[in-house]
Amino acid sequence: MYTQSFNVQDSSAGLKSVPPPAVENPEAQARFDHKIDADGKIEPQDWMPDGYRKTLVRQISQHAHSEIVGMLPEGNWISRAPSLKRKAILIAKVQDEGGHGLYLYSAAETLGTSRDQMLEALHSGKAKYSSIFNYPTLNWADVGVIGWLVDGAAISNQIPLCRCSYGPYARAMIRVCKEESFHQRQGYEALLTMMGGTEAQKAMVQDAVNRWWWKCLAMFGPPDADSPHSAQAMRWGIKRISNDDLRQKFIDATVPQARVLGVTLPDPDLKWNEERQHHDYGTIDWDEFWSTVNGNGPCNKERLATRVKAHNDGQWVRDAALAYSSKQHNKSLKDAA
Ligand code: FAQ
Repeated sequence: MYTQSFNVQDSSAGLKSVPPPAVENPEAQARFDHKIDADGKIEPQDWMPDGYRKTLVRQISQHAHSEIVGMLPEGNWISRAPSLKRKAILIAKVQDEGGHGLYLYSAAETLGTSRDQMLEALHSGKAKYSSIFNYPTLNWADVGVIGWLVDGAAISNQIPLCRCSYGPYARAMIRVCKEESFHQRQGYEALLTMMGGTEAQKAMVQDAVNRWWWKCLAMFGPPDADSPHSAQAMRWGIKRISNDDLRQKFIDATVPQARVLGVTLPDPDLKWNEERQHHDYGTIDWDEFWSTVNGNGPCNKERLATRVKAHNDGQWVRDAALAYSSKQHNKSLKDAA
């Protein structure tokens, strides 16, 4: 449903203007600018402006945190999946999200920030992760809707990141998008099955769609005019498509999928605009979004507490891995002597 060719015309209309960056090293800066203008890749050993490095660490670490916190809402349903088949699929999906977090932490580490520093920022509540994971999964239809809409929104946002100017992030995204595509399809297929079931099952799907739709639209971030990072990130080739353009693409792709599924998207203003060749849609509740991003969503405290507990409970695994690696190291020194 979503492919690597998911590109739209790069558009920066409506974005905040970018002040010229302070030049720290004119020659290296010129080489960097030339590479960016030529659509080349910046690699870890290359010189890069401090702001570029900081923007990448911020975005990639937030993305990594989103993947591992994103394991929690669906993880709750592994023990309650309705069949062995659904359970096996869900275990694989949740495990994939953990793997995405690992690729992303590794990509961020190439910029000189350690995984311990990033995790400390997450666990102390300083770092952000996607707003979407602060809402509860109330029933099995929520698991299907997360696959269909949350993974669908995530793919829409991540496909352009496969062309990000920072090599390690772009390469991680190619693998992640392939797996997210499976995640999206399994969710949609689970919902199709429920929509072929009883009236109660159909009502569960519609209820889940009603609760998740607007939250998924907010996942793309604030409107372009209120997005402080977009203009510079687009000039650097980190983001390729603006928040609003991606949101629009996602809506246009999802409306026909909702029709096939037989559900109504909960927006009375959602309609095709012949002139724009896009769907018009209603107003997103940005106050609710910011309240959630700032820690006051329905599950923020629970998610963070569960994540910190999982990290602490896993200390023995990290200790054992370190002890094993130091034993191997000592053995190789002894063998070499
Ligand atoms: N939630 O100026 P912008 C997934 C913050 S992965 C929380 O527009 P930017 C897989 C933003 O950080 C989902 N905060 O910022 C999965 C910034 O705050 P800061 C995650 C948000 O970076 C599926 C401030 O607002 N995907 O779902 C959100 O240029 C199922 C101003 O915003 C990624 O991270 C939000 N929704 O654009 C896993 C993709 N939106 O740092 C499990 C990579 C904005 O100044 C189950 N990231 N903020 O304190 C991106 O593409 C970008 O970072 C955006 C935000 C588009 C998210």
